[in-house]
Amino acid sequence: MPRLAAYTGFLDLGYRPTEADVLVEYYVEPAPGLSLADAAQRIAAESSIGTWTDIATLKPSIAKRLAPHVYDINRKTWCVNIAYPAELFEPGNIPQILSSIAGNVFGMRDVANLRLEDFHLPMKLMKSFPGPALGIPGIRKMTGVRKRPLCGTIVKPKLGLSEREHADVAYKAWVNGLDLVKDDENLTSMAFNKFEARVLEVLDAKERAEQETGEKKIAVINVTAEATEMLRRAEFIKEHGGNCAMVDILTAGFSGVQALRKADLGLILHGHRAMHAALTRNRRHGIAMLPLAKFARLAGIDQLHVGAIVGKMEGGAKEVWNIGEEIEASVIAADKPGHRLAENWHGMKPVFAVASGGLHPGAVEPLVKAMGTESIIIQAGGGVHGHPGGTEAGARALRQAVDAAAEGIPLKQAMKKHKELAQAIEKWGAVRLKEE
Ligand code: CAP
Ligand code: MG
Repeated sequence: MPRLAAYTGFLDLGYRPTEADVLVEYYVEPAPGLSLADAAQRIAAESSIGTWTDIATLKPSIAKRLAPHVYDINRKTWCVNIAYPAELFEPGNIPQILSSIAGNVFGMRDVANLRLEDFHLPMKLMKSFPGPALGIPGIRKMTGVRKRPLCGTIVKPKLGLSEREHADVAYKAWVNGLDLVKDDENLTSMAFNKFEARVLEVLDAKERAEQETGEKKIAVINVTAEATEMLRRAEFIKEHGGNCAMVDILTAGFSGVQALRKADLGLILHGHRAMHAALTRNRRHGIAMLPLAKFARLAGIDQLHVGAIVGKMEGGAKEVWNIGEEIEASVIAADKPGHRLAENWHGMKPVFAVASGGLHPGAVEPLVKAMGTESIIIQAGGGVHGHPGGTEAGARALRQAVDAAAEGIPLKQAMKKHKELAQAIEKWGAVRLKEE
């Protein structure tokens, strides 16, 4: 393939970004024979107004108004920063922003590898998104759980139970101390577990559990499907007294998430991130979880899976903590080594960080040490239903571990008081947080 004509004229290292710019940080490995500056300019062009050759139709006035600026190149970290005029992006439209800064650029022959590390939006664009309807304050108000982490389970096996069996597992988890019970990411409406029947069974179980415990419970029911069907399913949950809809934000797509939020049903929107690792796992190519989490907050997700640090999925303490702070705080300081750009959320509601994936009661203490107690939801599927005493004992053990961690009671001491917790630690051990 002949070397394509250069995309030039976007290098502007003296440029100082303005408050009106969209900023993006990329990790870039140029194709052989290209410098980092060459590759950065081609990325800037292809993600904005340029293409592989000069064109007669690109009037100087357009370039003047809309050309981006490559304003920082770091040859030690292979990162480049690009400032884009905000006019290049449609207010309120996540797909269009992704098609610009996370679209063609990944396939360019001019880059050997490329990773979108973070982006920053100016206030006008930030405010064009609704953000969470409830967020942490709304969910804490709804449940009455003021301080400690919320805790929950995922009904397991992922698939296979009937609607009634599924609801029975949910009931057992709720009456034994858990706040939330969640469908698994691949449970939608199956021949053996139809969506509507599951909603009715689970909400009946929730009502009985609430009466029995005097506690407000959350039923996280998965609506993931084609967009109009997702809306219909979310409305069905609402009509039958449900309080939460779960959506697999990447497989359903941000367009679907935005449509669910636009329906404004007053439901908690639980964002599962299944498929994220196809984009986030390779540190040299793809999209980091941080920008995906930012899009989830902008789109209106109230609680978002961010990683569990000590669970079965990859994602270390620093990265998960950075993401947790990004979706919760209102003003974010830049964290250069962490590729995190400064951000101002202009009062957009904070999102609960959901820690899940390979967790069990023995993992709670280090997780709370790393993530605090105010803004996390701790979920365990296998770590509840795999307890030697079954779901009931597993739920009790998880809640015992969360209560102890929230009160600063050492696990060893809590184990002496709670047999279910001691049994869980006997089976799975106590997890140590690895130093990063
Ligand atoms: C956890 C889980 C969640 C993972 C997703 C699962 O089950 O239900 O989908 O938490 O990972 O299917 O693995 P276990 P993440 O508790 O039995 O592991 O939260 O990192 O997106
Ligand atoms: Mg799952």
